[in-house]
Amino acid sequence: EFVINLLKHPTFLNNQYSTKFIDTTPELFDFQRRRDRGTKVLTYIADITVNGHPEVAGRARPHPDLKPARAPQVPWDATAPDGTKTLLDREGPQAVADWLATQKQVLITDTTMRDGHQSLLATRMRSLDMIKVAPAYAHKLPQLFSVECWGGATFDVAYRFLQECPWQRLRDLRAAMPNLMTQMLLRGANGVGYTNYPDNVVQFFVKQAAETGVDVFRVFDSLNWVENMRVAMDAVLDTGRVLEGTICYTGDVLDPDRAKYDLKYYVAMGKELRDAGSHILGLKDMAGLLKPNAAYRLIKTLKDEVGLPVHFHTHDTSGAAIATIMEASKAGVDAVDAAMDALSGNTSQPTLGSVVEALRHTDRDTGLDVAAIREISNYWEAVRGQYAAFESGMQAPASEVYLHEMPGGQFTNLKAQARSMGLEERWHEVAQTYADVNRMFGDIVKVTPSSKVVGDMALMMVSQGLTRADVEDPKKDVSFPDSVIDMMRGNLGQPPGGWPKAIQKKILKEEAPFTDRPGLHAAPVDIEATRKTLSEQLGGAAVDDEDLNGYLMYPKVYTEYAARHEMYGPVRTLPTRTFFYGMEPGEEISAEIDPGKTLEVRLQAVGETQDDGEVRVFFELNGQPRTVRVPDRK
Ligand code: BTN
Ligand code: 3PY
Ligand code: ZN
Repeated sequence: EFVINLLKHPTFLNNQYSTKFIDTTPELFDFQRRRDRGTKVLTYIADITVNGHPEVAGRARPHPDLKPARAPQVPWDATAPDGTKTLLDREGPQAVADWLATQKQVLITDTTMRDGHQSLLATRMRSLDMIKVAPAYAHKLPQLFSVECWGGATFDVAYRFLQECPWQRLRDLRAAMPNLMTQMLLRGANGVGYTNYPDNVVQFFVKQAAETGVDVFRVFDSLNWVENMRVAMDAVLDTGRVLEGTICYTGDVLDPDRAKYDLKYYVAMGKELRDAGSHILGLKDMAGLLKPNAAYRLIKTLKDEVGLPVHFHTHDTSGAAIATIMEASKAGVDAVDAAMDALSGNTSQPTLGSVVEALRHTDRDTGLDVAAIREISNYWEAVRGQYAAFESGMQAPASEVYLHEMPGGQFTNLKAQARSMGLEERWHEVAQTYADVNRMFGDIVKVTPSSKVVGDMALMMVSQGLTRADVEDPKKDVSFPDSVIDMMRGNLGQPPGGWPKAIQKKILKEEAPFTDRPGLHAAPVDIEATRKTLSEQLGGAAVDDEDLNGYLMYPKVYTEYAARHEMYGPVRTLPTRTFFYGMEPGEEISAEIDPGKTLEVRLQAVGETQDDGEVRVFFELNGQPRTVRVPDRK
């Protein structure tokens, strides 16, 4: 029987254990380290069984009849057919780009493991659910261009909410799909965060991402400022992997009233990205605003005038994305993104199986096997059912997206934020205000992190009953969100034409903004000194480059993750249902904590709460009785 003093520590009970707490209480770390991993995992299961997981409290539960998710079988003794990764390893990134440009078929990137769940399930998909199906991708869909499975919001959500290491996810996926290129989304100088990082942090991160397993880097900037992308792009070129320098699409290229973002603008940016060394030109329509006829014009022009192969990414928020893809295909697009059927549509990517069917028996046939797609999608359908707690409740696609222009990855998030502020009934007002803020800020590209700033401002205005005219009124005092002040200061870079002077002055008051690259204002981080500090904070534990990169992007999120990891061990190996809901008495599960080392766990019973506020939870672990005590925090 184990008495777990960390659990009883008052700071920990309140979930406020922080960097400082770990810093000042290193003996707790030593204590945790001595416990074996089996005990740690049992502690987690006991805690969730008794207290529930805070992330799913009060949310919809998975359907009781939900079938277990079974990944399609692949022959255990066969190697996967050659794919794009084979070509990249043999001949390098330029050969991949040249090959892409000469293919007749539309190449497909599957986004299910990154943008698909980021846009439908608040990024909450766990690694295990991805890793199980990855061999089926390798064996059954070797014609894919790439599998987008890393970056964007998945990095911090893994540490923050899923109690798992994003690097380990990448390493495992890379190993399970040795023939396919993996792809990540990188926010330029904002890395996989929401703010600008020093140049050497971005460089260190890119190097590690390539080493652990990223093949294609889609690099963008949240204001389309190429100047702010160069450090990240150069770092990608140094790795020998594929650089997809990316244009973010906004507005309406056919609308003469939105002349700021016209064909000339996009062509000029495409040429800048080409000249900066991009192997492929990414066209990222993060909100799903590119309409079919506009897509034809834009993609044809980019292909003709920039000369790079074009990889198109969109969202189906409007319901019109497949029509757009068909026009893109006619215009000669080289590759497009889609999500597996069960995780597609609405704010996610268009439906992969339907894209494949729509192009079948044409000269741009994708060559993908529709039976394999259905089989894999059936797996994802069962997986999705486990995440009922994170469904947004979006009922239908809507043309309102052309008004607000919110990115698919932000839409459901902002809606949930509005709900938590009691503004659910006023959602359409939030949408209109988001559009007003965009105009007030000069009509900008809205994508992480600039989209978050616009969202912060819109929520503030709706909750305080302020209109655009109120905010712009020089005589009216307005207190602006920090993120807005920071953006106006120049910390996310410069939009085309700069920030509107009057509103910028009102927001910054006497402070002078800067207009050069934010990276020039950020001193390089001393990487080795940081490693040492972190190691001391973690009670002397060794800190490798992956951990250090996690810490450099997200210091507090990382150290809190590390503290929970000492406490709970490799919970990433638990089935998803157990992770979120704990176990029922009599239930048995297994968790493979190392290749070949499996914990067989049976929950026998949950005791009564004792006078000291603790509950004893009785297990069998690999046939041996084990008791764990956890506090009753309910
Ligand atoms: C979170 O930080 O909210 C999510 C990560 C898991 C937190 C663990 S779950 C068991 C224990 N109980 C809590 O309330 N937090 C930790
Ligand atoms: C992200 O940056 O996470 C995005 O998905 C932007 O579209
Ligand atoms: Zn997207």
